[in-house]
Amino acid sequence: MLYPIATESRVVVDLSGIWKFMIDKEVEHIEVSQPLPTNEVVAVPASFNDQALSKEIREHNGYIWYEKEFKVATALRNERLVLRFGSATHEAWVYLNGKEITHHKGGFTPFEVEINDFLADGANRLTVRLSNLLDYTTLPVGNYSEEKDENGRTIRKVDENFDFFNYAGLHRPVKIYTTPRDYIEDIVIVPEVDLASKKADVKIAVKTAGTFDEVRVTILDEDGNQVAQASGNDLNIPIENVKLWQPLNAHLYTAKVEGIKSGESIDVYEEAFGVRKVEVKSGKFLINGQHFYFKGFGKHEDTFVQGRGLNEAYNVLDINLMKDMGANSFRTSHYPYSEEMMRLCDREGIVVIDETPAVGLFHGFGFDLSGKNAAATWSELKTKEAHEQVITELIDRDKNHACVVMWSIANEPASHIEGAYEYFEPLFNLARELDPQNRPCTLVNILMATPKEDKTSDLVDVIALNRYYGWYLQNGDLEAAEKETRKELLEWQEKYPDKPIMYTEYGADTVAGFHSAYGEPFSEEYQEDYYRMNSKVFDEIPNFVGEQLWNFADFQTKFGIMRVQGNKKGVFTRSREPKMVVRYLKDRWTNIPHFGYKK
Ligand code: GCB
Repeated sequence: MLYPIATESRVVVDLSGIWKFMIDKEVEHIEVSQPLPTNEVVAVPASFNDQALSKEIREHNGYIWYEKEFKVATALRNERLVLRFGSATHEAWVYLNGKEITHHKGGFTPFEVEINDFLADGANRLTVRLSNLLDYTTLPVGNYSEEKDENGRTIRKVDENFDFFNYAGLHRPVKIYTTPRDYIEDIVIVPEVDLASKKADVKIAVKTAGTFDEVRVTILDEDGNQVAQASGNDLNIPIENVKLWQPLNAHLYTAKVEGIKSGESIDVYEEAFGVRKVEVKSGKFLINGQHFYFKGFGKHEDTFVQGRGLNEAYNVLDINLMKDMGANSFRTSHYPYSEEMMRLCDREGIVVIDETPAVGLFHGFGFDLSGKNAAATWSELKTKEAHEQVITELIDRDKNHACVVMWSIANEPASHIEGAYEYFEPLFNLARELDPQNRPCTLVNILMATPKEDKTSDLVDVIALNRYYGWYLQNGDLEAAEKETRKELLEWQEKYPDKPIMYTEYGADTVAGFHSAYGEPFSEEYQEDYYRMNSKVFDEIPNFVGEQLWNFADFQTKFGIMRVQGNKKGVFTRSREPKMVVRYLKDRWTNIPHFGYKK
């Protein structure tokens, strides 16, 4: 699905701003042909939860209503008009002037609908009913329950089966964009590069709707110079002396696609792309033929007030903080991030592991880590359909991004439980079939899924581990933790000598400003000692190709006795002040080259 941009033939109207808002208490029927009976307002894009200063709103589980009035300029009325949501969390029913025009389930991917037939002259009323409910059929997975109160009202409850606050709302921009009636619908770009001769063959497939005499593709370099031009819907365009997209040194080409009729350019779209080669070979992860070493983070889309809503200033700041530390990558834990962030990473050369919202695939996940209910996971959870949908939508959205080097099919499923292989095999097949660029695929492994217990490692291209030796296990005893870390990593190395191994999470909760002469857990000293211990072991393991720590910044979670105002494993606070450990990590990472660290 193409991102909405303004071009010579397209106009974008942003509906961000202040919308009318109300939570649905389910006591009276809401009549969508009428304006919402509320005077409350909410800002879009953002989560609604932290805007209202109301516990009832913040912790509401169920349905939520949004409404916005807009007008469409007469000059645009003969164009094809498309209403597009960057995301709506987690399920949306959309009404225009009282008529349902679309519905979408899944809170982290875009969807759109043509609105010409539903527009009124003058003011239009856009009403959106959202649900933030999660259960055993959704991704993420929620523990859902409901009961009636004394007045017969349904009280719904979602206990997150994961460790982040269930923020919801219109998290990403809502836009109307125009296209001509004959238009460019999709573009698939697959750059194949011969590194020795510096020659690329860029396969470009253009899907159009309506009729054109010609589809013309012009490749421009970063300075806007024409590099190549060809006509057709299925092209293979050679580029000589190609400039590669490299981590932190991104070169982006632009494919300018024109739909032409009677010699006139009717529709124009511009898609940026990078030329780079990603491979997994002999226990190494290669970008452009060189052994890449991942340095970076698991993150969240999580900021004060906006919650999980798009916050572009924070996105820019976060990438600058990463670059300053010598980091080169992050994982979109635990859901697809905004398209704006993906475009920024393309531009900045940040390497991304792109994750689906498949988190919580662990029956009865709790903070006690006993995993005692996990055995029922693959019989109790009914997420297959949602999982196929999110893989399809994610790959469709992100297929052309140079920054994406690997898909993460899930975070910490109960992959040590019988049934996991059977659940995941078709999903890995699906991802591999759908991705035109054939990127590696992984699944992020939970600590119980040791080399002996895990059922899914044969499916993954990279062994991606979340490990907490020294935190959830051997807390406060880094000597014992070091032994366990080494022991397990050596076991993986021995069992899968051809697969690269990386940590996609490791961390220790740390209260900013808490110091301890004894390096006690929760102190800034302990966090630093913990990372030093891990680094030492990583450097001993030949196939260890990357360290993405948990977490970039402190973030909001569900309530629980293990969380004080959220998860404190950030190396930055939620407002991005560095904890002490950042100096150590910066020193380590600026001394580790992006390439060739592990020979
Ligand atoms: C994990 C999860 C992550 C949690 C983290 C923690 O393994 O993947 O969502 O936040 O542990 O801090 O417990």
